[in-house]
Amino acid sequence: MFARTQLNYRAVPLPDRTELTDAQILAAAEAFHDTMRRRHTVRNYSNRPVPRPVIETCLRTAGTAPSGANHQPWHFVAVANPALKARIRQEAEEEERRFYAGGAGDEWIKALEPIGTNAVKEHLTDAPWLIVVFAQRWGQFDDGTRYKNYYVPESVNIATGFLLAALHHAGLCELTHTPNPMRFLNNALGRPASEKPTMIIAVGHPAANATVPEVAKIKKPLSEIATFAE
Ligand code: IYR
Repeated sequence: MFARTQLNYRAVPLPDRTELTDAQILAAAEAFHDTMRRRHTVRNYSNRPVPRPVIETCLRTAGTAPSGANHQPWHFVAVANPALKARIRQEAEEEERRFYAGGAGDEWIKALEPIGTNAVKEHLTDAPWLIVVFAQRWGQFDDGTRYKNYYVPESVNIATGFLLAALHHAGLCELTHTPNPMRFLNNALGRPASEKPTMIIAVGHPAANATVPEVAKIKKPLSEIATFAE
């Protein structure tokens, strides 16, 4: 992606400036909160397809995220191929069976009880798209030499957050799934060992009978998640 010659510092005037009043800013903040508070992690998908351009655009949004030294140390694999989804499901469920059979430890299993999860992962075959997020520990210059990436988890997680917001904003549902371990995804998707899979995001439309766990809607109040020092 980078040519060494392009890596000199040059400033350009801030593009895309907005000049809103405080009232407009508050209204915009409230509207976005109202959108995001209607995001629910969904485990049951219908067979309604999602056109590829939607996924492409949401991935472009993810790609606008800030990153350490602007290295953009992420790669997303969008899987719609049914055979590949079936393989991912089979391998993920193998890991999950070990996890739920004791690998996770009692405390973790207890913590998941109110969420209602188990080793069966229908979403991996039912959702029209699985987006697998990979974190790149290093990158390559155009000439093939390597460069190190910085703040890789932070950068990739910000991009993943942008992606989830973009998908939700577009009217889709999604599920963040983290089979543990998930190295099998490198083989299944042909990604190099320098990349670490961090998450599978199932994307689609909710099934008619989709449910969410009641506890998932209990969010901590602002007073608990934030402190102000003015
Ligand atoms: N990876 C497992 C377990 C799991 C863990 C947490 I923490 C969750 O919030 C949900 C599930 C699974 O996907 O079932």
